[in-house]
Amino acid sequence: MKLVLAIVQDKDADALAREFIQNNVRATKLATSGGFLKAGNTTFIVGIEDDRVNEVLEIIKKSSHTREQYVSNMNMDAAGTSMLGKPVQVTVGGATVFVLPVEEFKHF
Ligand code: 2BA
Repeated sequence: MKLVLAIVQDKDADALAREFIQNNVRATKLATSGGFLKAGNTTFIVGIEDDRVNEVLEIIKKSSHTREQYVSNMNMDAAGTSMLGKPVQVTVGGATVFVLPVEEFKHF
């Protein structure tokens, strides 16, 4: 068994959750936030048999889209006052995915 951790954008989360249900993939959805943008994103936890990992990865890939976002840097002037810097464009997503081995799985 493997544990798939998939971080996706909030905008893709509902469609991905629906795909998991339609394909009989059990998942847990967590409200998370990115350390860089400090904006909300969604992390799915999926426990899945080894022979279905690729199927799960394909579902995630299909439902997760790349988007451009802007982040404003805070700059300090000589007096130490913070000023809003020029917004920087970053490409977010589609999905950041980790696949981990599961030592044991219990469902009581
Ligand atoms: P955030 O940390 O909010 O990052 C959002 C996007 O900002 C990233 O998109 C990337 O394009 C950019 N970014 C992040 N850190 C950066 C940095 N130090 N310098 C320049 N640009 C940076 P993604 O790579 O698609 O990541 C989307 C979200 O996935 C991240 O949101 C974070 O929540 C998660 N994530 C990405 N890589 C991760 C990792 N290695 N470990 C844990 N979480 C990760």
